Amino acid sequence: MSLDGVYEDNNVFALILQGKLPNHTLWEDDATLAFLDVNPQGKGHSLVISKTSRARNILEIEPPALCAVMTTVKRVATGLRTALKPDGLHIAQFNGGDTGQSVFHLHVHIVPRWTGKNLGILSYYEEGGRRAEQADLAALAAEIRPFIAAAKP
Ligand code: DGP
Repeated sequence: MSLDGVYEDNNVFALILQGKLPNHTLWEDDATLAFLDVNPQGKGHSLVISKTSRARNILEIEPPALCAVMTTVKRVATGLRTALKPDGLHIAQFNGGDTGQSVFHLHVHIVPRWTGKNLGILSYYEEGGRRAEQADLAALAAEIRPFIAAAKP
């Protein structure tokens, strides 16, 4: 899928916002939602989305909605740092299927990183288990959530 096209209301993040898919929320305010990625590339891999914008990518999002998303990205990054004590934080955002974007509702990835540990779907969860167990995500979200609530963006 190229950069052309229209927003589709049945993308998975729209369904999460509609409460139609399970979701392990880390932070929510009027404008944004942060939650754990179901295919984590590292422990604590989080996503931030806009609740108000029907933008597929950065070219389409209204600047105030983007500012709200990035403010939450900073909050989540700060909370993840305190909660998980990573050596670094990988922050990524893809635009268009040719870049690897697979969900066409703008989102920002925040992946805690540790020295010597490669980014990869198998780096945290067991080999063969691409999709995280819901129970593991629930436990991790409960562990991280207070640190994100306490973070000052
Ligand atoms: P991207 O490749 O940038 O479009 O990343 C989309 C991410 O969304 C990918 O890391 C996997 C994640 N994802 C896909 N479906 C779901 C879902 O149903 N729930 C959650 N929490 N994450 C999902």
